[in-house]
Amino acid sequence: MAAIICRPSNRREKLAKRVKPPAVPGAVSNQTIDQALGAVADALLHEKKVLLTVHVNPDGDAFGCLIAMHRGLSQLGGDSAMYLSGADPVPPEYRFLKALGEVYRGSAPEDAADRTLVCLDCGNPERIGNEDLVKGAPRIINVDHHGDNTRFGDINLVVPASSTSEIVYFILRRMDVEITPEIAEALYAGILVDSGRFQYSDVTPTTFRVAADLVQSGADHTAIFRQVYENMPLAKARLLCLMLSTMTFRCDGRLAVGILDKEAFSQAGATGRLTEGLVDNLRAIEGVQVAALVYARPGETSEDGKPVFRVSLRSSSDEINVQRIAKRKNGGGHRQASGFTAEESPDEIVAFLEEQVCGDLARERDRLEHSA
Ligand SMILES: [Mn+2]
Repeated sequence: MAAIICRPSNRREKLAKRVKPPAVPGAVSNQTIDQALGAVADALLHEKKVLLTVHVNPDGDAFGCLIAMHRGLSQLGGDSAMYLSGADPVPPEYRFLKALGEVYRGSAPEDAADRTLVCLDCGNPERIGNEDLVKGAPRIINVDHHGDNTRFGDINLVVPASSTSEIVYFILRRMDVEITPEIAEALYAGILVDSGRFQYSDVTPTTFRVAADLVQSGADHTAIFRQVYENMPLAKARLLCLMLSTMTFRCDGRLAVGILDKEAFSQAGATGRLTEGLVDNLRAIEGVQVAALVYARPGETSEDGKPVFRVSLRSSSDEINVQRIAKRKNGGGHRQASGFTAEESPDEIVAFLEEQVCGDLARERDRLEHSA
């Protein structure tokens, strides 16, 4: 891990006076996006104190952009702190991101009310998981790539991109931050995970250019891949096995569903958060267009003690927008990857999914027949 280079703080003021075009060829060219990017970079250069946060149950993108933004602002002499509302341990696949040890967890720093809140990768303020923090924030900067973002910030940079890490890369470049190996590693991990290893349709040539620059700047793509995807705890391998053994197919084999109930977690010896990515194994099966994993988090129950199920949805087809399905249950996400939480039984949840997916597929067939 490379040492962090700290620059004298007057560098921020000098930089704030300058407006720089994006430094990567083929980068954000749309004028509106460019202005919003400039506004965020400019605001961050002028902020004295910031608190960076991401959504609850953070994933690789959330961790990656959090660290990169923190290191970037600190490099310019800013007073930045990282905060997560949840106190869960870091999932094993992200423990190589050493800077996560510096994150405030559970309770925010005492001077939080003096800090501009920078929300990264959060579609709405509820996703931060700390209502008081949002209410008390003197100013909110909202940087995100979720299509359903409610633009809750005083300044919003919400643009389609593979990941928030990809957007943060452009903010850092605009602020003239040096992309150190540590920043490159964090951003590369974020892009890798949120793009489904560069497979989703929101991956663009720009995503690859950014990834190339990150590798050039010292991100070890082989090591990061191994840390994230080839470091599976045995308990997670057991969960995978149990998920595959419960797998069922609906809608003529185009919907695959796996279920992991509380018993499955205790059988696997899985206590923590080990489900990330499991659902992708269902989507990989021939003919499957939508994959769903219905799972109970150990220890998670509703107010009246009923088990709570989480549902991860993945789509490999343009015909099915799983964000729309998740939204009907007050969830959210992206067209190809989204999720929701439900207090119904797994059978009821599966019936709902079947109705939604079969319905969408039938409508799409009708549309194609009529347009033929
Ligand atoms: Mn994301």
